Amino acid sequence: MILNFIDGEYREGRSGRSFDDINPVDGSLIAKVSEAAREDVDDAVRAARRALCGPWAALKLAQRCDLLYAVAAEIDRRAEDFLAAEVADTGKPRELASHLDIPRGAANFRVFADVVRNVATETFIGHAPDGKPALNYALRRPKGVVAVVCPWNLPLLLMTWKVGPALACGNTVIVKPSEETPATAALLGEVMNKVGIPKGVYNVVHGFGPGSAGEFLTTHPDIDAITFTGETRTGAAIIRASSAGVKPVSMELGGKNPAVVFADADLDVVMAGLTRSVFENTGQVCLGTERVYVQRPVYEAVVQRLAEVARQLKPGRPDDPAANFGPLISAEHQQKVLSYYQLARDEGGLAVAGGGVPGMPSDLARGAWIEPTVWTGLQHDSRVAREEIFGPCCAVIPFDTESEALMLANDTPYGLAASVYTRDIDRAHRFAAALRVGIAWVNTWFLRDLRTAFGGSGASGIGREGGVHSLEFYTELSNVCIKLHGESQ
Ligand code: NAD
Ligand code: 6OH
Repeated sequence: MILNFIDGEYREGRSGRSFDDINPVDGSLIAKVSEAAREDVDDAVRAARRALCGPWAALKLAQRCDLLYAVAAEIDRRAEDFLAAEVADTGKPRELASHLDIPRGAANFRVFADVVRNVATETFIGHAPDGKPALNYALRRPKGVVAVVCPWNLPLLLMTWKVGPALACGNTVIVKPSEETPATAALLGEVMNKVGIPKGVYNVVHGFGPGSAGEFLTTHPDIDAITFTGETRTGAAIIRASSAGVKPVSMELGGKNPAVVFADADLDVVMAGLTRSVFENTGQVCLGTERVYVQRPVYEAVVQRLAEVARQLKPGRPDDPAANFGPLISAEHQQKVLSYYQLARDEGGLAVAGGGVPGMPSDLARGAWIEPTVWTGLQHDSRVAREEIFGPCCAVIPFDTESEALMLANDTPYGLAASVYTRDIDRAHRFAAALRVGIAWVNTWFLRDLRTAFGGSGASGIGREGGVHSLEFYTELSNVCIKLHGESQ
C-alpha cells in the first residue's frame, strides 16, 4: 500500500478508501494507494504550519541548504529505487528516466539551495523631507505553507521543481501527486526522514481532484500559496478555488507548441530535435511539439524523415534494451489520444506514419500502447492542429515566408514553448524574439538551465519559476525603511 506522508510519518488515509496504481505497460496492479480524507489534509496543513513556525524556521540559511544538498545526495544514492518506482508508474523507458527524471529530481534541490545562498536583495538610500538619509532594504520571508499539485508525465522532476525552491526559501509543503503516479512523491518522504528534514516540512496526500485530496488541499483556508502544474482547465478551477482566500498561484499549464523549420536548417539537427520533441516520453511533455511548420523547399524531406523516425521507434517494456518507446500513462489517456487520431482522419489528415494502436505481444496487450504518428494534409485551423493532444503525434504543415511562419506559430491561445531551426543567426534572434512563448529554443529542444525563467503565457500559465524567479513566488518581500537621524561628524 502506498501511504500518505504526514508530519514525518506514513499514514493510512482516514477515508478508508484506496485506489489502484496501475502499470501502463501491461495494465497490472503495482500497488493500492491510500486515499486521504479531508481530515488528513487538515492534519498535513497543521503539521506544515507547526514546522514552518518551529524547527524549520529555527535553522540558519546555511543549515537549511545543507539539508537540501543532503536530500539531493540521498536521491542520487537511491537512484535505483526512484528509477524503479518512476518507471513502474509511467512505463517510460528506464534509459529516459535515468537520464532525465531522476537526476533532475536531485538537481532541483541542489540548484535552488545554490540560488538562495547567492541571491541579493535590493537596497536604496534616499532622503526624508528634512534631508536626513533613509536606508531601505528588503527582507525575504517564506510565503508559508505551500500546496504543490502535480501531474503524471514527469512526476519526480515536476514535483521537485516546486518542492526544491519552496523548501530552499524556508516554506513547508503539502504535495498532492497525480493519482496516476503516486510512488516517487511517497518515496521522497523516506529521503526527508533519512537526512533529518524536520517532520512536517514535507507532506504528501494522495487522491484525486474534485471531491478528494486535490480539492481539499487547494480550498484549504490555512494554506498560503498554491503552485500547480497540469491541464489548463484544471488550472482555471484551482484559480477559482484560490480566489476565496486570495491565495497567490503559480500556474504551469498546457501547450500546443510549434516547431518552425526553415529551408536553410541543418536537417540532421532538425531531426535530432523533432525526434525528441514530438516523441520523447511518448509525447507526454508539456513542452512537446504537436505542430511542425516546414518551409516548402524542405517540406517533403522533413515529412519523409520524420515518418521514418516514427516507424523506427520500438515500443516495449522499460527495461527491454531493444525498445525505446513507452506506453501512454493510462487506458483513459489512450482513448483521448485515439479520439484525436480519429478526428485527424475526419479533418482530412493523412497519417504518413502510425495512426493507431500497435500490435503487441500478449503479455503487453493490456498496456496503453499507441503508435507514434505524423500527419500531413491537416489545416492549420483544424482542431487536431489547435488542441493539446499530449500524445506522440504532430501535424506537419508547409509555409513559404518567415512572416507567414510567425503568424502560424503565434496563432494559438497557448504560449508555452517553441523551437526554431535555421542556420541564419539574424533570423534566429529575430524570430525567437517575436514568438509569444515562455521559452523559445533555437536548433534544439528541452535544453534547460534551471537559473532561467520558465513558464507560459496566455492559456499556458501564470508566472515564472526558475532561478531568482522562483524566489519571487516562494518568498514575500518586506521592505525595511530606517531613517538615520544623526549628523555626520
Ligand atoms: P491534470 O490537470 O489532469 O491533473 C494535475 C493534477 O491536478 C493532478 O494531481 C490532479 O489530481 C489534480 N487535480 C485535478 N482536478 C483538480 C481540482 N479541481 N482541484 C485540485 N486538484 C485537481 O493534468 P495531468 O493530466 O496530470 O497532466 C497533463 C497536463 O499537464 C497537460 O495539459 C500538460 O500540458 C500539463 N503540463 C504542463 C506543464 C508545464 O510546465 N506547463 C508541465 C507538465 C504538464
Ligand atoms: C512539462 O511536461 C515539462 C516541464 C519542464 C519543467 O518544468 C522544467 O523545469 O524543466
